[in-house]
Amino acid sequence: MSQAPGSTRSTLRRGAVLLTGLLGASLLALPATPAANAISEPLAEATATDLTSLVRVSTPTRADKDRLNALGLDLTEHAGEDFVEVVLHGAADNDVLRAAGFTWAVEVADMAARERDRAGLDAAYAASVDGSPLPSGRETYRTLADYNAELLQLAADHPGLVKSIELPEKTIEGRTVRGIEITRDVEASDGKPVFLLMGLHHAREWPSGEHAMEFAQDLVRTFTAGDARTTDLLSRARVLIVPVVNADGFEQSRRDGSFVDLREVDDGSTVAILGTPGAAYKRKNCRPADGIDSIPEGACAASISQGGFGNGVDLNRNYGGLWGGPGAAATPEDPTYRGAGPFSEPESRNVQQLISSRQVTTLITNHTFSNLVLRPPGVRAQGPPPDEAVYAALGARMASNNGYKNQPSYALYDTTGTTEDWSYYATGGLGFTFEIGDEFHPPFEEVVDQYLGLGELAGKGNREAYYEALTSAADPALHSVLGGKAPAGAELTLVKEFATLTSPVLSPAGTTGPQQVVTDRLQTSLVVGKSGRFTWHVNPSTRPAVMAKRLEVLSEPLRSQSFEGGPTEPATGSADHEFVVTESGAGLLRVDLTWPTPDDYDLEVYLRKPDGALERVASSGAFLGEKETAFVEAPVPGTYVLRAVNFASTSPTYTMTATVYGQPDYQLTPGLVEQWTLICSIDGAERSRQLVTVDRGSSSKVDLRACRR
Ligand code: 0X9
Ligand code: ZN
Repeated sequence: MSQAPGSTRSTLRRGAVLLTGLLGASLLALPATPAANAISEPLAEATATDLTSLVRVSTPTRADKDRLNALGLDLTEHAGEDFVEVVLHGAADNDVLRAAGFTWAVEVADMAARERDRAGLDAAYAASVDGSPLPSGRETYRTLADYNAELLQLAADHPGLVKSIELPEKTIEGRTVRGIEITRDVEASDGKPVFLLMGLHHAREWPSGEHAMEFAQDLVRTFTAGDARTTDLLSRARVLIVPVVNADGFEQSRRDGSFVDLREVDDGSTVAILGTPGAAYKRKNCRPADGIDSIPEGACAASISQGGFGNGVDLNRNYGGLWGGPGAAATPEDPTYRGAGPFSEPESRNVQQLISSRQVTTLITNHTFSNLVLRPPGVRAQGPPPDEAVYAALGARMASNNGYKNQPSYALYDTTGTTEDWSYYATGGLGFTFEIGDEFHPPFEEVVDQYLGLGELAGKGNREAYYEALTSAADPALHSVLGGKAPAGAELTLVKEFATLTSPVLSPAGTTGPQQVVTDRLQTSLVVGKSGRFTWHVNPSTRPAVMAKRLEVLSEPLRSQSFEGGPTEPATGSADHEFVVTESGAGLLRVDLTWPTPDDYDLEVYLRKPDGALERVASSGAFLGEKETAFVEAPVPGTYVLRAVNFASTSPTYTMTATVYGQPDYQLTPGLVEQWTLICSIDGAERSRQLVTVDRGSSSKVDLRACRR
């Protein structure tokens, strides 16, 4: 549906329609929305409610969060125990929120005005400094052209250290997505572990690209200056930087956000006034509709609706991992639209192919905002991953540098189809989301401070958090290593193919349909050097998704003890219960936590050390089902602390039960063990092929004597 200029639609939406007409492209019919209701409202009120605003919605329980999450509104990651901040794109969104019975407080009444203020502050900052303290010295946000030129320039200026890469697929508007690789002897085919840093999956989250690019500059500058730490790290690891994943969306957002003063654009006439903020707060990519795979460069602007957020696919809901489940929308006009299928978008396929063709042992995907370090899973019901302890510890080390809160993604609300829910469960490489700062794109000076650290964190910030991630990416204790001898010049290929099921796919009406199958093929290669020896840093051969063990009870346990507890405060509350294992040689300590309401508790088990310190020995998860169970195999005698952590439960009570099993009482069936297929070729001809098993933190010697000329 398209409308003539001068119709009675409310201001900003009319603006979008006008722009569509003016640009001569009407690729997308704007959805008929309740905004039309604004016609009958007095003009002043219609205008006021049609502003794009940021509001804090009250959500006292996890159930409220789930209900809010299902409304199709533009949720931010800024959420707490009893609130979620939401971007309201005009009257229609206000109505949806009100009709659902929510209450809210307005944080930023007019995001367009904030955008103009921000642009003004940025101009003032740039005028007041002679180069910022950032590695690049930049004083303003980069444009897409700036990013691309800088990536190419870095490669041109530093051969041997920096290599330019193009991701395999062009965007919907036909753009090339660029990145760089940085390591000592960058052209070599080595077996170094890879750290991947990405930005701008979401168009409006400008600092997410800035920090990725600044880290690239940092590494290049410090390496070139002979800095010992960078030299060491870049001798042991390869860094991959893709600052702008969503090139089309970012181009739109950055361009529209730069209308400093509306009158400068066309002397205050219609386009400028109605076009701003335009796409400054666009989130998604530029797909105008499912089935339309390419549009001319610049045509994205024509398909943007009010506030610039209406059309497109949310790239952080389009990955294969758990795709199609809760916390993602099934309808295209929603801000978290998951797309027509898993990996339906060129931008997410780009990242999939990038990761599938290297051994990315750690990645960070930058977003804004809310000062968070997030780790998988995105969905509460998935349960903690087998690497939860490793994840929590690395998250904490990064958080000690940037001052962020370190927690699993689902702690705020559920999401499915996100980057690291695919990358981690498919490859075993550790993946984190950083939610930077306090705004989608704050005044640039804040971006500088957040990178370098401020106050107590001066000299730390995200710069040091990224160094921490890179250090961990390089640490063989956190991934796996294959080593051995092979003829010099032999090409080794490591392959793994597997199928994963998506979530049961939710329909627009909320009913659950069948799961879909996502097939992945991971394939990396290495050329054996002159020495005839190789060391290959890889991800574990078994995927985390299939590692879980299962308990089969064969006979009565030795004993069991229950504790009643509650209530505890949602999100902040936890309660400890002590249980003493007296038996030496017990086979298993099993801890169960149950409660009457269908909401969320978590369970953690600690062993009290002689010095009083608590060592985490287990946490719940790995079993599908509502309530929590944790296992400690071969528990040493001692005092165990059983901790009930209330994430979002309103339950007045809970029951914690500890059970000790003797050796013959149970069977713990190991999860699946998977292998890499290692192919050795000489001059293009395959000479040997074998299966290789390697776990996290271990190394395997590979016998390649069969691979001969
Ligand atoms: O929703 C997202 O994609 C991320 N937040 S953002 O505001 N940058 O859009 C967070 C994804 C993971 N978070 C949760 N599962 N809550
Ligand atoms: Zn984001």
